[in-house]
Amino acid sequence: MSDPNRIPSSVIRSLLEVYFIMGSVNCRLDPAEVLTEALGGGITLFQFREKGNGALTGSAKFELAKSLMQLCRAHGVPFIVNDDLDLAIALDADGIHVGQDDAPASMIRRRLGSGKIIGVSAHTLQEVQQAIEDGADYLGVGPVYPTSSKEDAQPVNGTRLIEELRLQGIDIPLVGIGGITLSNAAPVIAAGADGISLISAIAQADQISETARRFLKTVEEGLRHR
Ligand code: TZP
Ligand code: MG
Repeated sequence: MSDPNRIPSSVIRSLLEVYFIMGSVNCRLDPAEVLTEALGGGITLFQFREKGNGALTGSAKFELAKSLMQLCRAHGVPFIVNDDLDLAIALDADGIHVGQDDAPASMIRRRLGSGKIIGVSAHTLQEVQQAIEDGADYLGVGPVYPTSSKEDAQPVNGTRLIEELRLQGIDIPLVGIGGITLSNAAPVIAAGADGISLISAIAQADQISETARRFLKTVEEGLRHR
């Protein structure tokens, strides 16, 4: 029987439209300022991903996460934690995103409960099928384009895997990720993604709020014309 606490796919899909991911390492400005601008521009979901050279740890990581979550809450935008299940639980975050090297979604679901959002990164049809079986709410599929925001990124796939998944009738909510900019976002939606996930195109933008607004417009137009 379906679980009444599970967040419906239709809700997840709309949250994925402009999914901003960021940690302190990705920001030129103060992270709270970057996130405030991005929220003002209309991002629909946020993931706290504190990773890479110079990333905060321990209580500094916790305090930053907490302050960013408060900003998200003030805008009604769910706050997702990358990888760190203990942090997600300690903050009572809205969900978690995990990669292939992390705990499976099934194990995370048992610890987090059914009302939280669980996302999984997938790079092959087999990984996609496993994540669905494990109870993921959504998938991050990529890298669609070359990225410099992730050192251990998998080979670039273009929009091919997204198209293939949809052609096979796999309709789980998903976002494309990796190297997405305002000029290459439309084909990701046309391929069948529900949204796009971005780090640098928003975090490093000169006009963060305006850039987020344009991404939202691009995605909404793409969805309308599909
Ligand atoms: N996973 C696959 S590509 C990527 C992650 C976290 C980085 C995306 O960052 P950008 O700057 O939007 O290319
Ligand atoms: Mg990971």
